Amino acid sequence: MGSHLVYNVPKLVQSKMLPAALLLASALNAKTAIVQLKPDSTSNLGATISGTVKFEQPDKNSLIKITLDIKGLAAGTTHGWHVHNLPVPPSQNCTAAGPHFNPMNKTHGAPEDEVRHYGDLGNFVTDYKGDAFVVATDRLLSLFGDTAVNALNRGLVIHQNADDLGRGNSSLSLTTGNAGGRLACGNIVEVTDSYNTLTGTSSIDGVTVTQSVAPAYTLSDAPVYITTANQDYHLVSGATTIGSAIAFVLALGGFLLGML
Ligand SMILES: [Cu+2]
Ligand SMILES: [Zn+2]
Repeated sequence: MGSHLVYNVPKLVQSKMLPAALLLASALNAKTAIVQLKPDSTSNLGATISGTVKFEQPDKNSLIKITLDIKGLAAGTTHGWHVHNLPVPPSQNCTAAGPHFNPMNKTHGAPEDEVRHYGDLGNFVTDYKGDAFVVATDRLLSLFGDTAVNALNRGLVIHQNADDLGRGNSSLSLTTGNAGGRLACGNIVEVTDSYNTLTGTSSIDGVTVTQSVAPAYTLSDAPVYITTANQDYHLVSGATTIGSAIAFVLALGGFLLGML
């Protein structure tokens, strides 16, 4: 390693390695949870539904990222979805998930409202095939903290109708958003990432959930940032070499012109 490179390293350590180390540290604390959505067993309303909801949170102070990937609904329809207070039992009776997850005893609202249930996730709309893919963040739901305020091991419910977000004329508006029947549901199960497969076992029904993830979506991509820092590091030496090469070519050109 040349002395000019040694001189360059501390600046790179300051600018790139510290953020990378912080990312790595937060990745070690990160929590991920998966919901395996299954049709409600007491009605035929959501019999064709399958899908997952993934929750990812780097640490207790970070916003949670929620990814819904659902198939088998009617095309072009709007559906309310919520985290409910109780887990879904092995019977897959979605009604048993109880009311919306509401540890602060507020009225029902939209995700962006100041006054809302923790579990209020608003609505999603299906595409022409009856599928939906939604990525959202939420400032109240968390995979960390006391069980009273923690979303883990609670039920997530997909509803038949649109959620009126607490703004409807229905008497149910401020409790359920009048979102209708429960089509499908599942439990929020903490998972760990092992070789890009998320795996966890529900404490409610003992069912193991697994989901393969593309490397780009894992929370443990901190090493990529470290590699980026190394590439920058090599770029510094590369730039020096290229600069020398250009200077040499110019000098050679000047010499050859001088010969004429
Ligand atoms: Cu609900
Ligand atoms: Zn609610």
